[in-house]
Amino acid sequence: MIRAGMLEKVLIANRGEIALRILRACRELGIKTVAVFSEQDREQKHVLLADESVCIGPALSADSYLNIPSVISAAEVTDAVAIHPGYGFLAENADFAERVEKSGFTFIGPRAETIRLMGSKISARNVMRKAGVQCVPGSDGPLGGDLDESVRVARRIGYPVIIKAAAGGGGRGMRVVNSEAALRNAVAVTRAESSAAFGDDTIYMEKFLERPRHIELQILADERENIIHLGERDCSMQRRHQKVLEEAPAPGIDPKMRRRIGERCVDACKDIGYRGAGTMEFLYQDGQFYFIEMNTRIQVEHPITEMITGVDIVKEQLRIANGDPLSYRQDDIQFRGHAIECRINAEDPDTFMPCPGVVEHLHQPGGPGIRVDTHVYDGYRVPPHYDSLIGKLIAHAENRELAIARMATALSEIVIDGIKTNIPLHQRLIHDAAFAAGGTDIHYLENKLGLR
Ligand code: MV4
Repeated sequence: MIRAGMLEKVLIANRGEIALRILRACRELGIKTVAVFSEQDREQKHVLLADESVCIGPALSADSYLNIPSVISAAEVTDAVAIHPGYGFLAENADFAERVEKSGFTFIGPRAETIRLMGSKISARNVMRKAGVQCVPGSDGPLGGDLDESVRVARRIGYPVIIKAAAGGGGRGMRVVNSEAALRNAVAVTRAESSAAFGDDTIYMEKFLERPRHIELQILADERENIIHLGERDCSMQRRHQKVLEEAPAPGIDPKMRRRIGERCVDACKDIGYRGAGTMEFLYQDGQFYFIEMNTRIQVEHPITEMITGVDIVKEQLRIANGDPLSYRQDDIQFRGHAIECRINAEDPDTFMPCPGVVEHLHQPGGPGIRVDTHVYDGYRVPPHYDSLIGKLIAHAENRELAIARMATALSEIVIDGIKTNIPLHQRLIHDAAFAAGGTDIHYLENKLGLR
């Protein structure tokens, strides 16, 4: 049903598959859409399908998708009422969220203060710790200029430790330290790098976990105090901090554990007045979850959670932004089967270098339980200016074994002519014995690739 009073017109401040995903959710809710695009992106599928579209600048992201005044002007000239930032670009920029709201538009996401709070990994840790979520043992605050103090913290938690930039995240600005002898230099170098990369030299320390898995929990919170979780995703299969394949649920997590960590996280999000979709990232090792970061956006891998819960997360984001209640209570959420996502990148399968070019022909796989989220069509030109994700192949089935089999079939059907992709990598992975066993750690893929 289309409610009267649903957001009238939404500006989609993104490109590629996620822009198309947001457009489709808007369509289902009867919301008009505005696409914004760089000069490079006139022929993007969502631009051609949107009710209106506005060019916001040249190809370079800094001059278009990251240009806050251009995006806000586009909302003004089209009379949009709300802005969906998608992921990447301005999605976790608290200043952007603030300026969107101050300009009289609805930001489809958490409050600007929440984005800012989570932007500092130290404050995110502290707020979660105080709300009863277990974190990796660490400095519980910034490392000061007094090196002796850092030495004491490291002795307390035990080596190896990891020094991280408070403004970092996603793997940037980190350094592992194995001994007291190496600590002094590591603190200085990480601080300098953080200052150069983020304009912020705040750093902190954690115990370094050597063989963790990356498991994250999906949260949805409306403005009427209904907060729910949609279970977890295992995103351990990664290379250089780029996720390659994700699955839900995480292998080997029993329903009791899922309920326990889910309830903890929901309570914590209540404590901090969270609003919107969010993801709490954990390192999981020796049966324990340790919170590390919270992402305040829709994530690339959200479809696997949608497949096992039946919840349309993007539509819920739009409902929340409109001040409506979530469509579900926690008790309504049932986990059904298993889902796997393969990220399809335009890249050389051997060197991992981006490989832009023209997709001469695309044949999409299909059949029961197969979903393809892509903006690519025959003749589409992959530009060199943005990330190399050209689509997501998602397989859902009653159990993990069948989901793997479905993904293997889909990977054998898919045809992408004209450009190099990482499909050969996915074909190796989907037939890998350790992957089949489940529960591989964050180092597994890089080790496997190193042993070729
Ligand atoms: C860690 C860690 C081990 N111990 N923190 C990398 C990305 C950022 N989100 C946090 N990261 C890590 N933090 C402690 N205390 C190992 C990593 C890490 C990692 C985490 C998730 C997925 C892939 C990773 C690859 C290398 C290192």
